Amino acid sequence: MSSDYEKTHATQAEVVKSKKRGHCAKFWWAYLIAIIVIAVIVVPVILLVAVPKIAQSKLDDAELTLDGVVITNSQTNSLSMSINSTIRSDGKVHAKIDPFVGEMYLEDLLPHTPFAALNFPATTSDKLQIVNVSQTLQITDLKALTTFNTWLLTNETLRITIRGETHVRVKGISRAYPVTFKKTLTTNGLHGFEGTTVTNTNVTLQPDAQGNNFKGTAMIPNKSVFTLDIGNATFYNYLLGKEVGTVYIDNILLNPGENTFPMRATVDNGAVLTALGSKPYCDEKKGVLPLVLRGKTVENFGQPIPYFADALGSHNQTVDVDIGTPVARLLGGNPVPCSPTGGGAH
Ligand SMILES: *[C@@H]1O[C@H](CO)[C@@H](O)[C@H](O)[C@H]1NC(C)=O
Ligand SMILES: *[C@@H]1O[C@H](CO)[C@@H](O)[C@H](O)[C@H]1NC(C)=O
Ligand SMILES: *[C@@H]1O[C@H](CO)[C@@H](O)[C@H](O)[C@H]1NC(C)=O
Ligand SMILES: *[C@@H]1O[C@H](CO)[C@@H](O)[C@H](O)[C@H]1NC(C)=O
Ligand SMILES: *[C@@H]1O[C@H](CO)[C@@H](O)[C@H](O)[C@H]1NC(C)=O
Ligand SMILES: *[C@@H]1O[C@H](CO)[C@@H](O)[C@H](O)[C@H]1NC(C)=O
Ligand SMILES: CC(=O)N[C@H]1CO[C@H](CO)[C@@H](O)[C@@H]1O
Repeated sequence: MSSDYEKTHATQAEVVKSKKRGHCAKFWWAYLIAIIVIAVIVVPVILLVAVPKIAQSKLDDAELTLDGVVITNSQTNSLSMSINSTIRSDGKVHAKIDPFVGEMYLEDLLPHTPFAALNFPATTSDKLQIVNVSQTLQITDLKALTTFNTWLLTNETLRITIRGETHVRVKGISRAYPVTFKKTLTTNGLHGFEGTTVTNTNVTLQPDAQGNNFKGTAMIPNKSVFTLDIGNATFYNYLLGKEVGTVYIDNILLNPGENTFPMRATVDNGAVLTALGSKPYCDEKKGVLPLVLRGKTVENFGQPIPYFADALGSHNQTVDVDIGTPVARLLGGNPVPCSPTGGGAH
């Protein structure tokens, strides 16, 4: 009885054991497939699809800001461009981004046409990355650069995109994954030099040795983070819809903030006197005339700079200038009276 019992038990145990062995033996291929699936499909999917996707999306989430851009050494066919920028990310993925060529274009102008290509250095995915780039750019697309400068000088804000193909290297994985670095940022433009003032005005009856009969101090505000080495600029000068002369400002280097330059001009004294004697300038406006300036030429150490000249030439900027006071000084302290026929000078 007892032996029967043991036998039965032994048999049961053996059955269980052999069942287990049978399961392993029968389904070994299933384990193999599982291992193969993990090795052949899951790992590569993670490595080839998931990691690059995460890397790309982390890169897309990172934010780029321009802290400063300096354009110097402006020449007809080249210029120097330096950029101080910051990339901010959540810093959760440890990765290195290879150096790349970043093409810059205006986001809101189609077709997207690069005006510059900058060599960006290798960066990491740290929370805060300071990226400074400095290089000489050969001007390959004058039209695109001129358009960019036009927008920079005239618009209140503009959107710039920096785009480049690069690779990301994730810590612990030897592969480098191709990713696209593409950042669009909004930056302040110079808004047509709005807020420019001309003070310390002086007028002479006879032109000086340079042919100028008007002098003043121009204050040009720069609301952008761009520093622009423009050079010697001349401007068309319009008064009440008519061209009345040329304005000269030398060595224009526009820093962010307020910039002050001496200015001189050759103006048609007759047209100025007529305007001063007309309403509302002879009474209400007290001799303050709306001078309109538009870029004419730009030269930097003898080289014409079309990408600034044409940008400055695209826009009329009105500046209210007190010409009544210096003219009154010439007239023994008496302001120009309203002429009997005055008032129709608009
Ligand atoms: C970048 O920062 C350095 C140090 O503050 C400064 O000297 C340089 O002019 C800056 N360059 C630009 C392009 O803003
Ligand atoms: C990079 O620019 C930042 C300002 O944005 C400045 O503090 C830093 O000194 C600059 N570094 C170099 C190497 O120019
Ligand atoms: C910027 O200014 C240009 C003309 O100077 C204009 O055509 C363009 O629409 C402006 N863009 C934006 C985004 O304001
Ligand atoms: C205006 O210019 C004349 C001639 O150059 C000069 O004599 C005079 O002092 C100037 N006046 C002022 C207020 O600058
Ligand atoms: C600037 O103003 C002048 C005079 O009123 C006008 O002839 C010219 O067409 C204007 N130019 C632009 C670009 O607005
Ligand atoms: C501007 O013109 C003056 C006088 O002709 C010259 O001495 C100076 O070098 C010029 N400046 C530039 C930046 O070209
Ligand atoms: C007068 C003026 O426009 N000032 C601005 C110049 O630009 C800086 C930044 O670059 C602004 O902070 C100023 O308000």
